[in-house]
Amino acid sequence: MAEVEATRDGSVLTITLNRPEKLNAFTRTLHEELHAALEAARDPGVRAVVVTGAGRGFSAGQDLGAFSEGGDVASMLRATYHVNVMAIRSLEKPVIAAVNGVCAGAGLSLACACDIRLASDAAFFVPGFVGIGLVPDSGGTYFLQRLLGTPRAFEWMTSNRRLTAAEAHAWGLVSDVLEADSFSAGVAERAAALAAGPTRAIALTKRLYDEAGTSTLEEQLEREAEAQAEAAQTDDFREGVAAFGEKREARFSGS
Ligand code: LHQ
Repeated sequence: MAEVEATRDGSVLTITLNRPEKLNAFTRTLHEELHAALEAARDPGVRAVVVTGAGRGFSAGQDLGAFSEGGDVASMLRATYHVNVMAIRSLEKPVIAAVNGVCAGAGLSLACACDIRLASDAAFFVPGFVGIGLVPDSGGTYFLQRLLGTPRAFEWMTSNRRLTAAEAHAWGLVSDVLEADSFSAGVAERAAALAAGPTRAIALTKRLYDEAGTSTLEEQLEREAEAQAEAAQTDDFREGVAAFGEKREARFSGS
């Protein structure tokens, strides 16, 4: 059985981490299959991506059985987690982490690397790393500092406290909490809405927010001007303005 499954529904690609018996903990095979799925997501016909987990977990992070085999940890991180985190950030379309259940360690980092996090009310969040004497990796310091601010991120990541979905929402870690019973349907609805959006403008917005973290105001104003010039050349801009004038819903093509 594949450790990652990718299914297409119209222009939405859903990538499911699929080791439910181990709460979708990462193995090298899972990393490789996740990478292949993220490559497939580059197909221009895909306009939104969902990453989720099979069973009661999103991901419990590194498979600790595989890790105990030892080896060069830094090289392993570079060859596996880093590649997939960068693949998500460089994907020119929105990526939703649909956090269906427990989310820990590098699974938490992966969720934070996505553009949007939706949580099931059955989900909970555990730092994990400090529990086994490690530091947050796979973007766990980078993204959590931006999402939560340094004081809260540091306190949480060093406490190893289990956070409920409601607490994660109150902290701004997740955008929304949906009922477990209708989670898949709720996520599919959000993903379809994003996939029906002006995909080029959404991709440019993603890039601008990534750049904003390290830009001066002057640099960022210039980047926005350049991105806007690009967005203004798209069919979707023309369609958006036409739809506004005709008082109808825009039908964006993603081009
Ligand atoms: C697992 C795992 C798991 C294997 C549950 N591995 N089997 C680190 C090292 C080096 C380089 C790369 O980067 C990293 C990054 C990291 O991600 S470090 C952090 C690794 N993750 C953790 O430390 C979390 C470990 N897991 C837990 O603390 C708990 O399982 C959580 C809080 C996630 C869930 O607790 P429960 O809901 O009570 O579930 P459970 O503990 O009963 O787990 C269910 C099964 O999944 C169980 O297997 P079993 O055969 O006994 O039913 C666990 O052994 C297995 N599992 N996490 N990371």
